[in-house]
Amino acid sequence: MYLSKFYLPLMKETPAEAQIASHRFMLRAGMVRQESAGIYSWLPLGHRVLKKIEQIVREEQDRAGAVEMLMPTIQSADLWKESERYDAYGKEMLRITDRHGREMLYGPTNEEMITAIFRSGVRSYKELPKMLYHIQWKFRDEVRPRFGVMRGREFLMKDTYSFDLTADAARQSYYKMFIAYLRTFARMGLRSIPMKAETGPIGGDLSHEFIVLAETGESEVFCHRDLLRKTMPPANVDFDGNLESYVNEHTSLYAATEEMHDKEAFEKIPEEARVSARGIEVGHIFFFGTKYSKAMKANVLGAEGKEVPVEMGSYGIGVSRLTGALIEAYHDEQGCKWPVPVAPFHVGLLNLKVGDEKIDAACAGIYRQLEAAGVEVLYDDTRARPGEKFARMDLIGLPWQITIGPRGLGNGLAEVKNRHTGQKQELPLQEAVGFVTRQVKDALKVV
Ligand code: P5A
Repeated sequence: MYLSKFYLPLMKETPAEAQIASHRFMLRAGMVRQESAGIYSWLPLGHRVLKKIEQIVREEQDRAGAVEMLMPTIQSADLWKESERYDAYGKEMLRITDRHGREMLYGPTNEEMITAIFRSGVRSYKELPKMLYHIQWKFRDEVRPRFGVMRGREFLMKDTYSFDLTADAARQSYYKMFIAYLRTFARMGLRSIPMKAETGPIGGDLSHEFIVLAETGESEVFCHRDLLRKTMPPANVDFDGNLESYVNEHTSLYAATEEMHDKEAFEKIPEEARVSARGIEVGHIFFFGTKYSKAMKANVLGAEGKEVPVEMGSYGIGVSRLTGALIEAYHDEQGCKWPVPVAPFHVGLLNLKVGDEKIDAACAGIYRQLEAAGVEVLYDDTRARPGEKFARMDLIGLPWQITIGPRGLGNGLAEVKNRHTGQKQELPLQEAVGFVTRQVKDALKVV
């Protein structure tokens, strides 16, 4: 992408309302624009990150055996009356009346709708288990939308729903998602810690929040230090095999959010291994058994020919919130530092003297070669001053920068900068292309 053709409305001043780094940088780097409180437009740069996150989420859902679909944002109130959540959900639900006076709502979640879909399509236990998911906008009329996309009113969620014949089988579905979540966040460069959590308006009694530690996080959390060193399960996990050992590895040590915190248990951990910190909830999984299937009569015929309510769970990931969480985890004073798998582009190419035939030709050549190798490049072909170009690239935080200027090119050299480490090196043009391509490809490998 040539920057001259892109749309990148940067802000010079730090917006007064932005209290945390991610909110500040998302506005300053032209990733989002606030349209109303907690409601954002995703501008091209932010949209590219959102799509990258979405794709990683999708790949790991598919790997775990979940099947993608798409439900609407607007729902009928009737379903919510069946489950008896219509009144219980309260003011967080945005209620709408259509021209015929019918009660509608902008979906805050989809347990009711998916249960209705399931009951109209599945009759027998022989069709189980089933896991369905979609990635769709939700609306929750939060009292205090804040921190930009972290607590929005309109936000993008991935939500999966599992259907099983027995509670034991449902536990296996829960484990599948547990592992998929560890992999999903790790692939983005985030260390997530599953913590015992409350179930709130979704219901049930088994639940984990996936927390990324960050000083600016909204949740207060407590855990054992060794949980910060765990690695993600490998890509070749057999999702139909025994998953307990993977799950146990991440749940046998103490970890809980504030609401579930057990002071006594926590204080049994040796003092130096106790972590009490703040965190961002990037995912939340629930097993709630027959709460919705009973209320909405979603039954299947069991092996003995008797109808039984199906056992269900639901599993959410805050896709738009992750954009903010990633910046909280990866930034410095100058701006964002995107991990390669979620970066809006992999490489920023800086032409320090636009209009100079040799430099223009060198840049165009590098651009073509990188793009042909599958590396995504944002080429700064504008006539801005070098200082402005450097600051802009640091702000938007692409993981690699390649700079071509008169001084280096005189000796056939390009400058390659690693945005994460700040390390710079001069390399002959071809070597620079090869080096950066290898680095990007390595970082994109899925293990
Ligand atoms: C699970 C999937 C649910 O809604 N129903 C379907 C269950 N869970 S949840 O915890 O309430 O939300 C899932 C994830 O969505 C993100 N999230 C938000 N992101 C931005 N702004 C918000 N206001 C917001 N509310 C929830 C969180 O990442 C949460 O874990």
